[in-house]
Amino acid sequence: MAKNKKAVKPATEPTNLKSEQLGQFRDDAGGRQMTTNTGLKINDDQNSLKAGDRGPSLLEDFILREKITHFDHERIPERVVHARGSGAHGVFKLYENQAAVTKALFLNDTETETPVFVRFSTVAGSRGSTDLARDVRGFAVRFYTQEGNFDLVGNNMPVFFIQDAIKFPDLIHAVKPEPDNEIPQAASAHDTFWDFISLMPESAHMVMWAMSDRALPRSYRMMEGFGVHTFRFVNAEGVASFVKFHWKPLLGVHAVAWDEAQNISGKDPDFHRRDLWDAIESGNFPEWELGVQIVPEEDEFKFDFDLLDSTKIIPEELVPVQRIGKMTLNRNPDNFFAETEQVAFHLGHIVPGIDFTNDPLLQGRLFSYTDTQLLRLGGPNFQQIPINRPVVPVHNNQRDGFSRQNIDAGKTSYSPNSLNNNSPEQVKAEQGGYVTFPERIEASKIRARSKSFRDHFSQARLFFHSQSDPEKNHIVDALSFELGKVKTIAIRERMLGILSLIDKGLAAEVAYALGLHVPQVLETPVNKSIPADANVEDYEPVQVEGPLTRSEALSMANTVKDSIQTRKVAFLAADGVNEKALFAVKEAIEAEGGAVNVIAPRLGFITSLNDEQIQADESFLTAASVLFDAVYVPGGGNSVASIEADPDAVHFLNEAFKHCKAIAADADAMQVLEATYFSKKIEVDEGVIVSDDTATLAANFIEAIKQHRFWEREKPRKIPA
Ligand code: HDE
Repeated sequence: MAKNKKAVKPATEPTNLKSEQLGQFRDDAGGRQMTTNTGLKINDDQNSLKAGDRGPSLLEDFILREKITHFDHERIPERVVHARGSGAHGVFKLYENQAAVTKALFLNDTETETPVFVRFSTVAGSRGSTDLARDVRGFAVRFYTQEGNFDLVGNNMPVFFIQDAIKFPDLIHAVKPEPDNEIPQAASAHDTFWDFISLMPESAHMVMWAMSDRALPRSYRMMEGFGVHTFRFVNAEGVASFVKFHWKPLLGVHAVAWDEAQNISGKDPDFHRRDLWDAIESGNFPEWELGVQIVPEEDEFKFDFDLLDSTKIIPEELVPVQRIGKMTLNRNPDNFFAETEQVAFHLGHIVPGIDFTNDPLLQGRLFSYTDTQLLRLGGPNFQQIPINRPVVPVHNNQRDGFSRQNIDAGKTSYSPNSLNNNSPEQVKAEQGGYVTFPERIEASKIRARSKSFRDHFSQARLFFHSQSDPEKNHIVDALSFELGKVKTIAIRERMLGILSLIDKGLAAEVAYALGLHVPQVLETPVNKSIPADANVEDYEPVQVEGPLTRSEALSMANTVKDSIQTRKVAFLAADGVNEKALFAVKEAIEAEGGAVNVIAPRLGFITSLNDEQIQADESFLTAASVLFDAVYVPGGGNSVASIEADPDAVHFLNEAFKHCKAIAADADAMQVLEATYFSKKIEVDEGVIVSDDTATLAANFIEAIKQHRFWEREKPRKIPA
């Protein structure tokens, strides 16, 4: 190992097999001498070699050439989808042995912690786009197991827009910026997306999710994850069952408001990235439980939907989610490019005990992920990049290619061979050799879609009907916004037709916002998406009445609301603030795991009522209410007067109210609230707490922050701010 490399991270950081392995590649230049890439010590890195101090630069300058050449080649292609993302390291620990359903070792062993690397992402935007786009979020988890890497490459929504991978390039071309002018960035609110969607009724269910608040997570730490497809578990006896994977965040599932999301995109486009980074840096390690829904192989046809259809969930009421282990993210990457950018996920990275199904979306993905890495990471050796290396030995007869890292010793790189004792050897199943589940297939080769994939609306309806009233309103608003940005009236009308097949009331509300009527005679959208020789009737969607009218798990209103861990609370204060109240409420919030920022008219220190110096963390210029979960105005005559007179402070409160956040004020700070537009609504709003008793105020405020948002406040639905 080179001398200037640290073997492992400092002792305070969590270590495991993966972090130790990565440690061998970590380079830290602190206190080191500067060299060229060949190790030559550099004397002058600031002046190029010239013919005289005012003369031209010389081609001979190998130091200049090396530095500039490397710089010129720094960029690699961004991911064609999920380009914008953030990663973190962590561990997975199993609660109970799952040997009854899978022989995967990491799901059989409750003692070992399996290292993981996770990458969260948006889908449509470029690498530098905002975190707060209305979009699906990628939720890709790599387990570095003792049997090789297992990648669970999922999303924060459990279904997908299309049923067959062959449509993926069309879907992505439609959602990406339009090709003539490359507008809009990281947004689905434009003609080509809705043109495609309105011709693709199978997307109805996913559209409901994408137009819901799930598309606007408060934090990566507060969203669910889903494997989407049905996978297979196989146990040691060779018995298979179907499995759906879930990630359940311990902090609950929470969203921001759309108006807020748009503001955050301007104030802090790195909002989710920063939140994840800061949480881990401050020791507030994000946690999710891994859940599985297991369906025995013989129950494959028990449902009124097809398990192979990725536009369907298995409602939790039909098959409960068993929580089998916990993932904790506990270490930020050292280097974004080396780790987060170069990590190459692939749902084909599996281990014995886990297998695929014939879901046509899954099958196509099996091809795409390796293919895309070949381009993105420049050749077939991307598995040797440190973040991609498994923690177990790798031996085969693959050789050479761009940037090969291994030095493969010996004469043989073929099999069978006699010169190297026929090694590397194949491995028997009982010793861990991977054997594909021998699913029986008897079929004709055809391009077709199964008739069991024709119900597009029943689960879209189930999702919509399972939402709380505010959530339903948000879906109506999102569709009205998105279709409002669509310029072609025929596309809007076609979408209204699709919506009316989900729910007539929903279609009518969106139609009202668009100033249109729901079309009475529906154009048959499938016309354009069926094989040239097919009968339209064979592809017409069928209407199915599922066994459920509601599913509690689908509404974020039913999520856990029992903690204020890591919630950010803004305290608005100025000279003369009552420091007793300020410190008492701060202490109470911090004791429950919340974080407090003092925001003042300017940076530096404010002088309190009793002459204490309190540091301002932010000023009204640098902070904004959209970056916080709740706001508190402590009392103190002069402070209250300054805040009341400061339009930025009043705007801060107005906006916090508009976004349905908890607000608290000492009774003697009431005049600040009176300067807001919502002063008349305070008495009826449980989320606004005013008290002259600091302990009561703190306790009620904390309870209010736990609720996340008071969405009911949006009635009537227009609030100025
Ligand atoms: Fe992906 N997807 N995808 N996808 N996907 C990629 O692979 C693809 C789909 C998902 O953080 C690409 O490495 C096809 C569903 C995530 O690095 C690419 C189809 C789900 C990530 C690709 C799908 C996903 C990707 C681009 C239709 C949820 C980011 C860069 C069959 C279950 C991984 C890359 C990361 C990335 C192809 C549909 C999740 C092009 C063909 C469904 C989380 O290979």
